[in-house]
Amino acid sequence: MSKTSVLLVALAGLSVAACGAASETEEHAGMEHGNMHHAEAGDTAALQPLVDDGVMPVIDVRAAWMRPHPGGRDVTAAYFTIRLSEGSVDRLLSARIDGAERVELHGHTMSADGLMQMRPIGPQDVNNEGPLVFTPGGRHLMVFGLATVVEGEEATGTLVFERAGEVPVTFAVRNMPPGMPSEY
Ligand SMILES: [Cu+2]
Repeated sequence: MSKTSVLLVALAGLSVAACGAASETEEHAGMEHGNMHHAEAGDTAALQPLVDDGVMPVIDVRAAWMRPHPGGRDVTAAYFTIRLSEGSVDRLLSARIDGAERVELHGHTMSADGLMQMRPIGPQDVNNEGPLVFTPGGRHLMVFGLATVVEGEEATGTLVFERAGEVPVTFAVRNMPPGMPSEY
């Protein structure tokens, strides 16, 4: 085997390993945009409206952060944790990031051949049973067409809920989640 082909094999192994964990930004490079929009529309159409129980939710968004753009790319991922006030229910419909062309809610699913794949997910219900967590390797915001952000900056945006409406969020741009002592 030549030196070049050994290197290519090593790189292929790396990118597969990255899919399940930290690299939504890397993984996205191989995705087909046309199919993504199809999946999103289908998910949204099937939803029933939330029952209005008279309790307006108070949304608590913590640990909002965004990865710096990988070199040469205009796509990155953002994360947060949402909790609701006692006794309330709501649904995260969509998100916006100021200055971005488009933001999608993404999740990971296991494909038939055992690879983790990202795909757009529909609105996400949230209640008091536990926080709604967007985290590397799980649900995340995919941010398209935002001017490059680097570690230490901030990005502002809006989470849109079915009942609580628009909730402003500030994302800290950093390489790892807030409160994590080391790279995971
Ligand atoms: Cu994604």
